[in-house]
Amino acid sequence: MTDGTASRRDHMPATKADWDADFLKDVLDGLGRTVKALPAKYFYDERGSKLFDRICELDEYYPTRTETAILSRHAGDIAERLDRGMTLVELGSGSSVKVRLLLDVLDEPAAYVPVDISGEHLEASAARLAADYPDLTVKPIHADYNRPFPLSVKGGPERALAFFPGSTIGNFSPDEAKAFLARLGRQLGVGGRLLIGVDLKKDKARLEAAYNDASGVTAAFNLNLLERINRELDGTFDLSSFAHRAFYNDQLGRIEMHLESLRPQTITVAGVPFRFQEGETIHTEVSHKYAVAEFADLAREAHWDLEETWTDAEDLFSVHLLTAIGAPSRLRA
Ligand code: AVI
Repeated sequence: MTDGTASRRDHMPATKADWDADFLKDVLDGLGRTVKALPAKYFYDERGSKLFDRICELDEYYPTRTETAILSRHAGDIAERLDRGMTLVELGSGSSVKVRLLLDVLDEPAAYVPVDISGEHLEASAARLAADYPDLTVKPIHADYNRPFPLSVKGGPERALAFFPGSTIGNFSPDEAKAFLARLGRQLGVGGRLLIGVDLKKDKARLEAAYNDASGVTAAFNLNLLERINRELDGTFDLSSFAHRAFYNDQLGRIEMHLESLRPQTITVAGVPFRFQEGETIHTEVSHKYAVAEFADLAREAHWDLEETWTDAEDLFSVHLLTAIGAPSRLRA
């Protein structure tokens, strides 16, 4: 359980000042653009993470419970396709809930490696998991999984299984998703496996309801970004003059979340002024939806072979098992 502790800090910014500097730079850069935008990764401060946990329990937000149902139903089938002694690497492990469905059925897993950017969350859930699975080696890695982190897998690439649930891949643009998958394939090596959850294209009304819940939790999650900027970067956003907007963009196959200015106004962040017209928005998130064939094509372009796909009866969500095949030049080498 303590493995990884020594190397953790090497992969994180050294001090809180560095974090703030990154956040400040990204916010000034994003608000300074002609089409204002902020990176979605900044949603997840302490309050944002709690709000996201509440989103996952909403009636309208089908992805979490649908993915969990697919995993519970097909866990045995998934395990049958994997060797004994797999190292299970979970990217963005959060509270490590879904992974238990796999740990319950895998044949003597060699280790569970949760990777998460939130150190406290990571340590607490790794400790809970280690207590519940006393025979399992748990090696948490405190890192941003979007950047390279050290990973050693006993038995080589064929014993590595990355787990990336929740359709977080949808929060990347298709090009970013491809780059991310290609990098992960290189990191695991040829023969490495990936079990990934991907939200599917579906009826627009159903999609839009999932991001516009009646109780306003998603709106609070979106607006919390402005609250965070006010608190951490000396921002002057008046939250009552911005409104949550979420809609499905048919052409780009994605939900877009925005914060719309309800009046002409000027706000400042760290003393820097930004002018808003009435109706102007800050683009805060994309959540791409894929048909199964579209995702298989994207994965193939990133040098992954689709081995199997599981969906639910309504075809709301998909879980895919993939194998890293390596870039053609590497295969020739
Ligand atoms: C984390 N991610 C997969 C969520 C999604 O559905 O794109 C984030 C989210 N944003 C609003 N609701 C949920």
